[in-house]
Amino acid sequence: MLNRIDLRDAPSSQGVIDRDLLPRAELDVEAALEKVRPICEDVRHRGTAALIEYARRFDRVEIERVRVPVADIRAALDTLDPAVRAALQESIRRARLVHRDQRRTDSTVRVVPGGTVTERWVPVERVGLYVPGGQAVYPSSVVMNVVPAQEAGVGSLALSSPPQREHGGLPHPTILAACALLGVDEVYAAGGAQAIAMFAYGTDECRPAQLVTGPGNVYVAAAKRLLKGRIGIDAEAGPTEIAILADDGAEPRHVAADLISQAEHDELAAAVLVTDSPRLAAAVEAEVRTQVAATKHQERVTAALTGRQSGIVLVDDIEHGLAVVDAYAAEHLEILTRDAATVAARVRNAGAVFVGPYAPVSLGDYAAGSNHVLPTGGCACHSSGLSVQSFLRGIHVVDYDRAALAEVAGHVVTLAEAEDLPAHGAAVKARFDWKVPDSK
Ligand code: HSO
Ligand code: ZN
Repeated sequence: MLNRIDLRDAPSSQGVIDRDLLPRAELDVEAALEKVRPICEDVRHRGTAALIEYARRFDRVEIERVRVPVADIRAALDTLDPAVRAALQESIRRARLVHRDQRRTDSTVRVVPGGTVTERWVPVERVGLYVPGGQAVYPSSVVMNVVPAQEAGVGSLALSSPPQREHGGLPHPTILAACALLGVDEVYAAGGAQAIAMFAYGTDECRPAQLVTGPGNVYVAAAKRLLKGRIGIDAEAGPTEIAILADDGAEPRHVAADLISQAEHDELAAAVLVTDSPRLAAAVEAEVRTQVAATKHQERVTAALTGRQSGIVLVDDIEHGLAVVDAYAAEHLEILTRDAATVAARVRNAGAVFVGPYAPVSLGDYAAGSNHVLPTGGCACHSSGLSVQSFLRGIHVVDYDRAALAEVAGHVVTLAEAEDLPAHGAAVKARFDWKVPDSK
């Protein structure tokens, strides 16, 4: 059922793999831009009234206000299944352990006596977190967005998730319960592009934010692209991807289960096996068939696995496989080879790497401590997943005294003149009676 792509003996120019040969979904964000533009403009001008109208039109539910009363957030925790509560708490605990350690400390470099540059890390003042609520409801994504923001020291944190018809126009109760567990009490019932516009422009109920993070569908991605600049964004998250690099020692049952696990998200999800073993490829094929027959979301999984974005890629050896997975730059990459840790250490492009048979992607999705908001669509070759760093800005603080400025003044004036910007040089000369001090 999986596509086969045979790259064995394929000509490669000096080990560079042609990315176009690899399976990948195409998400047409450009086409969605025209649809979301009027929605964002409407939210900008009419605020809450527009959000209420879109709840009616897109979520098919009547709501009176968008801000969720704090009592409703607390009430959701009271009705949360105790096992889910315990699991979320453990997920939060582990994520905090990992993310707390990511916080960078300020550093000062003494460039010359009397001249220092400090890099100060300052959290964004206010952040909007978006949590989807369409096909699936992910309280785990609440954890993955909120924990790094909190650990970064973001002062004001608001969260938005679509209003649910079955829940009286509130976001899904497990989303609300996760907010309660994390101490988030500013929650809005708004979904899609309109939620992103709410954070960007603000409304009478919601103060504008400086940054919006979180996954979403193509309309959310389009709204982020459109409003980027007015508001900072994390990434335009696309459908989930799993790539597995495996040799003939891998267990086909594990490989099949892991491919299916991410295919379960979306018809456009990508599941790619890269292997040098035709025997493993055949065994995985058979296993996938057996396991898909028994899986709950069979239609979605089948669509994802048979789509052009998924498949089995045959390579000459693991060396070749490493070049292929680097070219693919998967959101999630599992290494199921001999000496998995050594192979994993050589990977350059991946959102997150999962090493060996006991680190399936689902562990990372929920409770490894790592973050599950990761770059998709090949963006892992230039971007990182969500972390404490995503919520901080580094500010250079320049502190020079008279002697330190005097020492370099000549060079500044020279460079200013070379760029034909003499007023730049003059600003330095003004400190020294309009004369350039001798450079040492
Ligand atoms: N695999 C998804 C995250 C997720 N999985 C949430 C289950 N729930 C993208 O990394
Ligand atoms: Zn997942």
